[in-house]
Amino acid sequence: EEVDGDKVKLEKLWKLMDTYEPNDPESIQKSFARHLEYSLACTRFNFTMEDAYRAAGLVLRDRLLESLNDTNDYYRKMDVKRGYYLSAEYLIGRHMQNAIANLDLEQPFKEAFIGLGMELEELFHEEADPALGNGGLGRLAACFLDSMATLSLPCWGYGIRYSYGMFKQEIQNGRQVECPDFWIGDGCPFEIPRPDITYPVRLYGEVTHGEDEKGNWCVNWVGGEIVQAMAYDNPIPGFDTYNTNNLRLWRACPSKEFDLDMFSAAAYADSVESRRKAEDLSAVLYPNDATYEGKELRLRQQYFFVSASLQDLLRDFIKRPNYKWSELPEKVAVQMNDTHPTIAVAEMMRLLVDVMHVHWEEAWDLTTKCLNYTNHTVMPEALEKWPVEMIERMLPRHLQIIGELNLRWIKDLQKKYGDHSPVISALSIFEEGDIKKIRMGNLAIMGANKVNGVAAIHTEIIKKETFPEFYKYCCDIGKPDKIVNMTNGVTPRRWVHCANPALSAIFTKYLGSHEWLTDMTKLKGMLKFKEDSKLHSEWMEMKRECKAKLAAFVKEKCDLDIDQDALIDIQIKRIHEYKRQLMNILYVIHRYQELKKKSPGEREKTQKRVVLIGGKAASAYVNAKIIIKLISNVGKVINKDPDTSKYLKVAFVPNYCVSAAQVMIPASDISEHISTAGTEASGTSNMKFVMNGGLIVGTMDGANIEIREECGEDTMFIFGCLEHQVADIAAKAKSGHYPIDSRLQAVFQAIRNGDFSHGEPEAQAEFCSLVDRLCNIQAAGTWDGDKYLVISDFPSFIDAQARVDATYADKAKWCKLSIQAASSMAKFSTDRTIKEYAEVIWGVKPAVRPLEDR
Ligand code: F58
Repeated sequence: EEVDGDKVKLEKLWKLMDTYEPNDPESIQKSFARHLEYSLACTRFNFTMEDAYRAAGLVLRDRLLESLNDTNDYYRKMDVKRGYYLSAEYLIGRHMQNAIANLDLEQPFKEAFIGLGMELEELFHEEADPALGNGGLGRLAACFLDSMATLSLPCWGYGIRYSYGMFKQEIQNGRQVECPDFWIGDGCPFEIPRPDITYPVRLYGEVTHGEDEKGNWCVNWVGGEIVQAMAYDNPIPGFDTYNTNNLRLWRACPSKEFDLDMFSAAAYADSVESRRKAEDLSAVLYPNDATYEGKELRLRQQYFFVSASLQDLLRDFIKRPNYKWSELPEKVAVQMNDTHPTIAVAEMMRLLVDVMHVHWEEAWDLTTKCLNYTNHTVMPEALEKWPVEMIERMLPRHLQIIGELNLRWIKDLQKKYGDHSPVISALSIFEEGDIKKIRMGNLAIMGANKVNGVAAIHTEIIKKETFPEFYKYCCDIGKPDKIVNMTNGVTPRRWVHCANPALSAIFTKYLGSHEWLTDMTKLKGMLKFKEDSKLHSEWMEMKRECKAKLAAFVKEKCDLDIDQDALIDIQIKRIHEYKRQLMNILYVIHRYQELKKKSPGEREKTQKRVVLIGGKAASAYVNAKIIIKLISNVGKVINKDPDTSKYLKVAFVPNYCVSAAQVMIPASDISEHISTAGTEASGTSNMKFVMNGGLIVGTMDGANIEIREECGEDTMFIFGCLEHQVADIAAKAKSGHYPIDSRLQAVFQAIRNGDFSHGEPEAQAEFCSLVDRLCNIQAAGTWDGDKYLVISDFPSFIDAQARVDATYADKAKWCKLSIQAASSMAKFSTDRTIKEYAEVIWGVKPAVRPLEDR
């Protein structure tokens, strides 16, 4: 019962809490000084730029929190359907610049800091780059969060707060060395620890049967270990909206109860040790790309974050007054980002059946209506399969659930296709063999309402090659649209506005408003200026500005001077054989050989080029690491050759990451997206480059195909075989009837001669092994030669590069194509992608927090 006096006091407190931090420059300065002095305990004599960054971060955090809390209240009040994005990775990149832009605080912040004698840009550089992801998949998740907030969709991200993100890559003597990335350092000012939001997550133990309090038969999962998942919230502000969403990351902590039995048994140290071990769970991101490794810790990480997230979202659901389980699919949609969170299918069943006492059939109906699955790869080696034995030990109850689901599933299939149809073994969740395994891809498809690929060609490959039996089954039951396409995108806020302020200013000036930042179709309005000479000179000035920044960056990272008038040619992505960085460097060698043959006068007529290649290799990926070494060594030879260095330079740029991308992408003239047709699911950096006015050298693969459709054939330098030709060519390569172009033979010869080995016998042997492998000369064992058709595509790659040079020579033409391409990229904004997910898959609608709520 409330005493009147107390109520008055409470109301006073509420009123105080209801006021908002003012956003004029002077208030920002005051807020900054307060945080510097009181939150960080700095004095006027001892604060560093890092302290200044941190204090500015706290100024922003205050404002983010106001918006986050109000947005949550609003969603609750409106009782909206919510979307939850489950992803083991978020490659978010730096927060500060993006948060300032999205909160619409660019002007007052700039003024505030100029007034204090500081450059905002300098503060941005103090921020660690949170790299809680490997590559495209993690970065896509981060772009999605930005668009979900900007579209005012009530959607949250869930993931893992790794203490160590993606390793930092150092290059020592041309080789990759992995260094730990303790990004948290002294704490991230943008995150909000929530010690009040924790969930227990059990691992190992056993399943027993018993009776519940009402005397009903029930299943108990007991014993084992319990780890606590503690929430860390990361506010995600939308652009041009008052909504701020949340990325909730889980950190593993020891369970709260101290094991008293252990204590009394004098096993105190053991008890402390086991508590410490719990923290290992969220310690480190697995730096694997494209291939899957069946590491037990990884499965533990996956289950840990999935269980905490599902407990959290179900708790939110049952907080609604008079909730009914049957309404769950009207209120909750879950997206599983690749197979990594697919243990969610079994965990959702366990929570509903064992904990919430929903009947099995209803629980299955709810699960399959709420969950959805995105596939990001057609590489069979990347589809996760966990040994049954491992799941049985770690998640005994889940194995029972999966077993029961599979039993019912197989019965259904037998009814349809007969007892011994080969379809049944293909569709079973269990894979037989020496080591019996659970196929997470199959579990995901079975448990999902919708399954999607990430580009048109990729979705077709999923239907025809990756999961053909599933697709047939969907067609047979009259649901061919269970598998849908959701072409990827990128956010124009980070990838144009923040990364390339000069270009953003051009768009806003010519279009008369910044509306294009939330509606990229507006950019079409630029097309009428594509031959305008005034725009051409501003456009070229913009590129020059970006190139100047790039030159400073390359000088710092590679100690290399680059000519800012040269054509800048960039390939940045994870190093993988299918992405064919090898073909790129082989071409650079060819170009070098051609230059060497020329007289000085002829050289003067050739197009100057700077080729930059960057990306991380998985630490156990031997060939990828040799490719890095080859690129570095080729650079050492070419850059120092006085005959050619004026016309051709090449460098391996170390530690490619989101913040490096923000400098490199805007400066490119050409970028390389040259995967073998049918291997790259989509690619997303291709989109970022074109949005920044770069043109693409590319294969008919992934999203390249759709970018070409949107921007026009003349804006892209396409080469290489088509997806439907790959099988035949690979068969020829295997059988040895595989001609090698004489120009490529000359390149191989130079490598074999040791021209790029610097007298290092180890490097020489490694480089020869790469070449031998392509040429199908093998020591022993199965054929693994030119799997990715470098030899077959090489001549047309040379042609494409020649077309690039010829086109670049005509500056006005190039500029026109650059404007045309950048202005035609509306389809590749994640705003479009997320709208499609929200409409077609989730059924989630925007809930725009109104101004009067402030
Ligand atoms: C990438 N996958 C695709 N996987 O390769 C790329 O084509 C696509 O554009 C992108 O997803 C977004 O859809 C990818 O990045 C990973 O990084 C996995 C991390 C965990 C281990 C397996 C690879």
